[in-house]
Amino acid sequence: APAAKPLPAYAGWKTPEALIVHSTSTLETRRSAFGTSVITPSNQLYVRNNLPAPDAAILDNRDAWSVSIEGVKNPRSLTLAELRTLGVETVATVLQCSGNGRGFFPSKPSGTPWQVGAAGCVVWSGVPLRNVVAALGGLADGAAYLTGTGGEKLPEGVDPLTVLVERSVPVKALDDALLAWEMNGEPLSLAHGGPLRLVVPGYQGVNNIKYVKRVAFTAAQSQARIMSHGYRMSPPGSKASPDQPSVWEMGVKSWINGPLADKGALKPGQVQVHGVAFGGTRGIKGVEVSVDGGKTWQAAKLIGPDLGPFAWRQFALPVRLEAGTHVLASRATDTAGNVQAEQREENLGGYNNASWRDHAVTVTVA
Ligand code: MSS
Repeated sequence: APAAKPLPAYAGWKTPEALIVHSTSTLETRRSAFGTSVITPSNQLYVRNNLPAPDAAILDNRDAWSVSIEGVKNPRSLTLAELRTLGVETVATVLQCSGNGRGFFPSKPSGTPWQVGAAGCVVWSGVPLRNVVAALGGLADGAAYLTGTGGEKLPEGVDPLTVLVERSVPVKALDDALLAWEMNGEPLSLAHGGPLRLVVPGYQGVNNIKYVKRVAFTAAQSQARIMSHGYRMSPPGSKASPDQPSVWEMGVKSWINGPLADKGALKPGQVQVHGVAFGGTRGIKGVEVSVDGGKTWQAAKLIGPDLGPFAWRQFALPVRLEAGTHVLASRATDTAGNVQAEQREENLGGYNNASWRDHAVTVTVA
């Protein structure tokens, strides 16, 4: 086997055995590393950077980091020190790249061929963005979008709009959004957006802006390429365009994390089929498991703590597996009754893959 690529310096503190290094800006959690606990440890969490990570010096004085708040009655910049005085809340969310599951598209869209590991469930702590808006007099008139801008230094000699990481989400996301400075009980790392990150619970990863330096309530969506043409659900054969749906709220999805085939054949007998399920902005009502490739289904048990609608739930089902080949699948239902789809929605970028069939695992018992 070719030697595994080393971890990039900004993520050098992570656990190499738990990660697949696709490139210096794309690290994926191994399916076998998810284990059976609800929270994804920071040192096993995936990373996706669209631009090189900023210099670690931006963490030297966290409290001095400032974010400009625009599109409110009294716009101004606030330091992280000031933000800490405006309130604090903790929320568990699934952080998932919109391209998670791209590796299962037979069309091989360009971009990282993530399987299941461009996702994790983490706990954020920070100030509710609505508190900040209230402190600045409320929203200005005409605010339709919540737009966040990343604090990377932009490469020179190119149109900034082609590289700037700036995303807009519908302003209703303000109800749950957070400006977070801690993740999993520690000051936010550079790899995950420290010193300050815009967290939009229930929305695809790309909308969760790292090293956030500007939050604007705007009438129109950002003109940055990553918003206007990137991360759109462009039908096959089309060209990306701003009138196609953007990757915003996550849909209902689940997958199995064990047993897996990577250690060879299993012994006949009882196994615990286990995995994770989440519903974007909605909680999970239930998960069914199939051991015959989706012909028949049994209700799995939701286990572990319920950390709220934005977190994932663990599920488990004990089953007996006899000698042979078995296709194990899971299918989640959210609290609104939406059932995880069998098929992916084909699109150019390979986004939003929630197909239960694509996420099934084949195991051999001998
Ligand atoms: N932010 C910024 N500032 N930059 C970049 O690059 N990316 C995105 C988000 N945010 C970015 C940002 C993406 S794209 C994602 S996924 C996320 O982030 C990730 O995260 P982590 O922490 O894991 O790395 Mo896809 O949809």
